[in-house]
Amino acid sequence: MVNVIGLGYIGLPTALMMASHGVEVVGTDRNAALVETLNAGKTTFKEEGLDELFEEAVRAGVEFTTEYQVCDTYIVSVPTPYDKLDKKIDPAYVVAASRTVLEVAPEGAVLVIESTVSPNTIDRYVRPLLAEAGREDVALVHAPERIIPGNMVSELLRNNRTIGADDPEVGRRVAGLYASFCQGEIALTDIRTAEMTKVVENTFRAVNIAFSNELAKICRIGGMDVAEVIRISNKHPRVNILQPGPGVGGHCIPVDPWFLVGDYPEAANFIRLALQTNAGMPEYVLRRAYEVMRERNISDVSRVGIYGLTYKEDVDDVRESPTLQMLEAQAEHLGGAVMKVYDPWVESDVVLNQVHSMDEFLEGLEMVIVMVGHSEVKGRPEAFGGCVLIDPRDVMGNGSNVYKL
Ligand code: SAJ
Repeated sequence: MVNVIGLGYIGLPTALMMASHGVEVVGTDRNAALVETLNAGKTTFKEEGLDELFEEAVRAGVEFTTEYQVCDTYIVSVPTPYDKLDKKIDPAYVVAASRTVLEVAPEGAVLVIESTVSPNTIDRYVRPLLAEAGREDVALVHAPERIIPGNMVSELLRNNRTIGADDPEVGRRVAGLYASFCQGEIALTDIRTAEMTKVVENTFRAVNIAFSNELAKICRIGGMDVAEVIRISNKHPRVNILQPGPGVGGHCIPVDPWFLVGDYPEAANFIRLALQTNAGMPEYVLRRAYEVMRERNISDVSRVGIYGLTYKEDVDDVRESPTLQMLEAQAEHLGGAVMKVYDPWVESDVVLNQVHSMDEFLEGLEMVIVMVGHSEVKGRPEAFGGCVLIDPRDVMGNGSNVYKL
C-alpha cells in the first residue's frame, strides 16, 4: 500500500493516478476541510481531466484521511515554501511529514520525497531524522514531479521521470511503482542529482523566458516585432526561444532558480540576472500601459482594468502571479490599487477592486491590460467591447486598439 502525504496540486493527481492503475492508495492531508471535501466526492482545484480521474480512483478504492498509514511506501508531496529574503528553501513541511512517517512506518519502509527541494536538502534535513529516530532501516528516495499545471493528467501519464535513491535496488522498486501509470522513461540516479535536475529544469525555463523578455525590450526600442523575430528564429533547428510576457508566476519557475542563487551566490550570477529580468516585467507592462494611456488620452486610471489574476492561462492558481506583482508595483506608484481586476477562474476575493463578472468589469472602462490569455478571451478582442487593449502575451491578435509588450 502507498500512503501519499499532502493532497495538493501534485499529491492529489499522483494519488489518483496510482489508485486508478491498480495500486492500493491512501491519501493523507493534515487539512481536515480538504479531506472532507474529497470524501464528499469533490476535487479541490480545477484541472483538465482531474474530475474524471478522481471518479475512476474512487471507484478503484482510493481513500482520504488526516491519519498517516502503516504501509510499505510513503510519498511526501507537501509544499516547500521559500524565504523571500534569503532565497532559501523552507523544508519545515517536508521535515514534519518525514518525522511523522518515521513514527509510524514499519521496518524497511521506503520514504519517497516528491516535493521540490533544493540540492542537498534531503541530506541536510531529512537524512538526519532517520538517525535521530533510530530508523536507518527506512530507505530514502527522491522522485521530483515534472507535470505542468493545465496539462497535469496527460503529463503524469506521458512525461519521463527521475528517481534518485541511495540504494539502486530500492530505486528500481520505486520506478516499478511509478511505471504502473507512467509511460515515459524513468531515469535512475542518486538523490542529490535528482534534486539538482529538478531545479535545473525550471531554471532552464526561467532563463529562456528571461531571454525572450529581454528580446521584447530590445525589439521595442529598435522598432521590431518580437513575435515575428522569435517565430522565425525558432525555425532554426537548434533554436527554441519561449514567449515574452507580463512576468513569470507560479510556484516553480520564479521560485526554484532562487535556490541555486541562495545556495551558490558566488557562482549563480547569470541565473540571478534572469530572475531579476522576469521579476521586472510586471512593472514594465505597467509603464507601457501608462505610455499608451498618454497616447490615447486616457487620463483616469479608474478607466483602466486588469483582466487575469492567475499566473497563467486556464488555471485557477494565483501564486506569485504577474498580476499580483503588478498590483504591488502599482501601489508603489499610485499609493493604492485603483484598477478593477477580473478573472473568471478566480471565484474568491484575492485583491481589492476585484469584480466577478465581465459586465461589471467592463462598465466604465476604456482600456484593459490583458495579463492572462484565458481561453474565454484568447483571440477575441470583441470580448472586451471597444476597449483599448494592452496585450503583453500577444494573444489578442492585431488591430489599431491592440498594443503589444
Ligand atoms: N511563461 C512565459 N513565457 C513562456 C512560458 C511561460 O512568460 O513562454 C510564464 C507563464 O505565463 C507563467 C510562468 O512562466 O507565468 C510559468 O509557467 P509555465 O507554464 O512555464 O510553468 P509552470 O510553473 O506551470 O510549470 C513548470 C514546468 N516546468 C518546466 O516546464 C521546466 C512543469 O513541468 C513543472 O512540473 C512545474 O514548473 C513545477 O512544479 O516545478
